[in-house]
Amino acid sequence: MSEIIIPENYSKEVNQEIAVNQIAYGVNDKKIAILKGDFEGICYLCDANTNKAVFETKLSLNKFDSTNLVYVKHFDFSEFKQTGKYYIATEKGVSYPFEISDKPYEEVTKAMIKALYFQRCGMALEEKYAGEYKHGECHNFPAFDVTDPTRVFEDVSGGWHDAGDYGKYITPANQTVFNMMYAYELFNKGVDFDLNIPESENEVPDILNEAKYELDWMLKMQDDNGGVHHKVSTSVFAGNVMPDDDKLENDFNFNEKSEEYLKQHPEIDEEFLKTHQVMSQISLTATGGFAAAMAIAARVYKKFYPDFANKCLEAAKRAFDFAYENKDGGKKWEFNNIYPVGTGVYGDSCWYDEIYWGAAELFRTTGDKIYEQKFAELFKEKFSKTLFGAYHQGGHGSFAYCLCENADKQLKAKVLNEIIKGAENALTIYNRNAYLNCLHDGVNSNENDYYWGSNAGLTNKLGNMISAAYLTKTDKYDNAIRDSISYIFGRNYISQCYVTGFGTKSTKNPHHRPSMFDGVDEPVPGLVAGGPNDRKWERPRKQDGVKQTEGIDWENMPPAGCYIDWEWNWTTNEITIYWNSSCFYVTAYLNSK
Ligand code: 9MR
Ligand code: ZN
Repeated sequence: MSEIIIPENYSKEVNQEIAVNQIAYGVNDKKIAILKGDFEGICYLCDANTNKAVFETKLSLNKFDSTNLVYVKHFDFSEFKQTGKYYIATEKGVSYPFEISDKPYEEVTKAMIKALYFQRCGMALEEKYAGEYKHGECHNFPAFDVTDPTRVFEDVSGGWHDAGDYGKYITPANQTVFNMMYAYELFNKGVDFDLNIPESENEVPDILNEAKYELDWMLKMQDDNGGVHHKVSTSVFAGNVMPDDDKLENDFNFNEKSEEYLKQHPEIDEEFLKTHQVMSQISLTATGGFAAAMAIAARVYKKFYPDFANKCLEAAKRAFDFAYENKDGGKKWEFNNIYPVGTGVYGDSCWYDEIYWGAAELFRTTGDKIYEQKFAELFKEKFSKTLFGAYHQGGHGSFAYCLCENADKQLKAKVLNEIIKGAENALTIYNRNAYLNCLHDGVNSNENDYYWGSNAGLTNKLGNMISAAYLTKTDKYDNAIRDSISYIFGRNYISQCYVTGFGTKSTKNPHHRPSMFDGVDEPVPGLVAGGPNDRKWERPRKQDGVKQTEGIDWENMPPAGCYIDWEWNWTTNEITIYWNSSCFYVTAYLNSK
């Protein structure tokens, strides 16, 4: 083959309008770069070590991106099938570098799972496992019951900090452990890594070792009646501190309201409030999803820890019974913060989906038809049977039911139909999206998909697609899944890779207290940022520090551009356990192919 010569006048400057997956493309996969604006002529794929062009081709015709109202062109180098490190050269500059690899998602998957270890609460993170991100143990304080402060839960330790804050919430936990245990059950090859965590030496796969750290804490959140407390946290969000410096005395606002509160509760005093966390009330959302999560745990841990598995099964049944009995109890079950709690709400006005999911998992684990009956009954209720996530968990339930070998054929066909409808819908969005992902542009609907946590909105849709792919044994969704992951990894309107520690222009300043206050330059690696958020009422606020928002024309910013890599913008740049798990669930699937 004769040498390909790049014209002399081609610029060597990085041009961010050339968007690539900054981590890696699979060697045999579809490989496309997306160029925004008026690029012309021939583009080259160049070897990053030799700076020699290895492939050339013309750009596609203009494609209209209806989300951001711009024209883009595609540079398709799928034909080129050699592993290595590359970049794209054009007349108007070069792209960030990326790899072509036969294992494109492995390292990042591993890091995204390991990120949960870095969220561990209650134990010290030792240097051996955490390196420079080590810190001492944290938050091992008892908690009082918000509805009755004389009732104290002595041990609510363990689990992961939910996000950039240090609260521990059950509903997002339910999704996170679901993603982990399903990844293990269905795509084991895709998550079979040594994570270098304290339990790595045992016989249990590390993905399950890590999930168990959360499950052990979750069990402490169940009350004697089977109901599960929605969350445990300090009274208000922690200040600017590392986890081990979060001392309770600073997490309570002593003011007129607290004086009033103390008057109402003569049994307790200021000292008590300075030494206790708060256990929020039971919610049906938390309880239904907990039943599901524990029923899965009963299945997957059976061969490693039979006693633990039994305990999980008992907990699942008790939670399910409580949720089922109270499911029609109305408004009183809708979760809202009760004073003195002011941390993350994770409210949800519909809990049928969580209970539906609980019924499906219990049926899958036990084979007991009683759960199938209840599942069938709940299937008739009005809620989405396809969505994955921390708020909407009907999709988890539908998937679980369709995986049951002894499921009723007719009902299964109906449930499967819902799953496929969801996947086809996402595929339609993908097929008309010039940036090649499943995020809705908002045309012909009320709102676009660029809301708080949009990156997880996307990976949750992929979760639905994966269910459809798995159940119908098709690879028809795989391009949409891979291309959407490329969006998360940098092939987007602002060339932003949303995973810390990966890619070139990656998230450096997540709203994540440990990353902000540990004195280490680089953020904790493997964290997935929430992503662009187009909702006007959630724009960064002047009072939080206007300096960092200067230069961004928010009024005219198109949806996929509404992101800033600034640590105080939690509406675009926070991280959470369930956004991480939703993403590595997808890469686990891709790894297993
Ligand atoms: O992800 C949540 C988002 O949908 C809500 O609009 C927002 C405000 O209630 O809260 C987000 O969840 C946060 C939670 O309340 C506390 N931990 C961090 C979560 C992610 O930002
Ligand atoms: Zn902690």
